Amino acid sequence: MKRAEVRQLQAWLDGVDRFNATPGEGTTRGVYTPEDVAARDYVKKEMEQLGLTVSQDPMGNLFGELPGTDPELAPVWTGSHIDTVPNGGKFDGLAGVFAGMEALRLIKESGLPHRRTLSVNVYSGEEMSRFGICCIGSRALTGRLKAEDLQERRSPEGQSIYDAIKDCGYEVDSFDEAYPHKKEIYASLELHIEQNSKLEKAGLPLGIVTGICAPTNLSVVVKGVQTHAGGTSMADRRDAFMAAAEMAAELERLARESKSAYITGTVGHVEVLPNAANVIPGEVRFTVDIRSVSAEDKDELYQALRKAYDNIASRRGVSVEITLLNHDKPLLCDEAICRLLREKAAALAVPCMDIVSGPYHDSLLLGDLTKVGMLFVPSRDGISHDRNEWTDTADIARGTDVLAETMLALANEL
Ligand code: HGY
Ligand code: MN
Ligand code: MN
Repeated sequence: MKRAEVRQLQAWLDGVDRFNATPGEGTTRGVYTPEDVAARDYVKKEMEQLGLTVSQDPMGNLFGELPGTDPELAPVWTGSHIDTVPNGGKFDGLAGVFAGMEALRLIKESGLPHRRTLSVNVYSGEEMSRFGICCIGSRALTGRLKAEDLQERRSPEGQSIYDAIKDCGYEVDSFDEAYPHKKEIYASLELHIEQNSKLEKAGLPLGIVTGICAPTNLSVVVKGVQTHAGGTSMADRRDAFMAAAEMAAELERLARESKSAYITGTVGHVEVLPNAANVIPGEVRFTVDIRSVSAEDKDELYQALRKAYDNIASRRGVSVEITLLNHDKPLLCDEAICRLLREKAAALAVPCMDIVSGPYHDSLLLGDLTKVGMLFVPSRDGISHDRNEWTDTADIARGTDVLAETMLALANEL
C-alpha cells in the first residue's frame, strides 16, 4: 500500500477551514451552525469524490463507506468530529476525519482485498460548547441520548438541539427508529491530535491510546444577596461571587490532592450577575468539568465536591444548586487493537509510546457499541482548543499510514 499524501491532507484541512465563524481569530464551528452544515457538505462531497458511498443519519452523522468483499460481515469504523470550541484550532477532530478518508483512499487504490466494509464517519457535536453535553452524535448511536434530551438541552441562545437539527433540514423526526445503532460494528479506530505535550517531550510522532478519560460536567448556581458594594459591611455580605470563588478553589484543591494519576478539575465558564463594579453579586452561574481515567476516583471527587459546596454555601449564607449534566464512564481501549497498532507502527518504522487520553473523544461513547482503538499525533507545545493549536501534516500522514494498515488488517480478521 502507498503512503499517505501530505498534499491531500493539507488540501482537506485548508478546504474545510473556510467554514469558520471567526476567521483570523481561530476556528469557530458550533454543531448545527451554518459553518458546521457547510463543512459537512464539503466533507460529504470529498467523500463522494473518493468513490465512497455516503449516508447521513438523523443527527447529521456522516458515514462514508468502502464496501468489502463480504458486506454481510460487521464493518470497521474510523472517524472523528468537525465541530470546534469557540475560537479553537483547525486540527481537533478534523485530523481524524481526513486521516480516515486518506486511509480509505490508500486502501481503495491499493486494490488489496478487504472482507469487511470500511467506513469513515463524522460524528456530530463532539464538543459540549453549544448544548452543554458532549458527543451528541455518537451518544445517539449508543442510545445514551434520548429524544427528550433533544428538547431539553438548549444552546445559550435558548435553541433546543431538536430545533437546531430541524433548521439544518436533517431528518430528526426519524430519531427513534435510527437509534441506538442496530447493526454490529467489528471495531472502531480514531486518529486524534494529542492535545497535550507528552509526545513532543518524548520526541515521538505517534501515541497508542490505552485509556480515555471521561467527563463529569456540572452546572452550579450560587445565590446570595445583591446589594451595595460601599454600603454593606464585610460582616453583612452574602456575596455570591466570593462563595463561587471559594468553590472553584476547592475544586482545584481536591483535583490536585487526588491520588489519581489522571484527574483534572476545571471551571471554564462563569457568569456573574449583575456584573457591575459597585454591586455585590447576587448570583453566579459556573460550570465544573472533572475528568479521570478511573471511574471511582472521579466519583470520589464528585461526591467530595458536593459536600464541600453545601458547607461553603451554609457557612456563607448563600444557596447552591448543582445540576449534573453528564457523568460518563472512562474507557480502556481494546488490548488486541493496541497490539496491532504497535505492530503496524513498528513495521512502518514509526516510533510510538502508550498514552492515556485526558480529553474525551467520540471513541469514549463508541466503546458502548464495539472495541475501540485510538492513535495520537503530536500537538505543538501541547496547545489545543486555541487558535495556536498546531499539528504537522507530516505527522498526520504517518499516523494515517498506521491507521490504514491497521484497518486493512482488521477488515480481514474473522
Ligand atoms: O473536551 C474534550 O475533551 C474534547 O476535546 N472535546
Ligand atoms: Mn475538542
Ligand atoms: Mn476532539
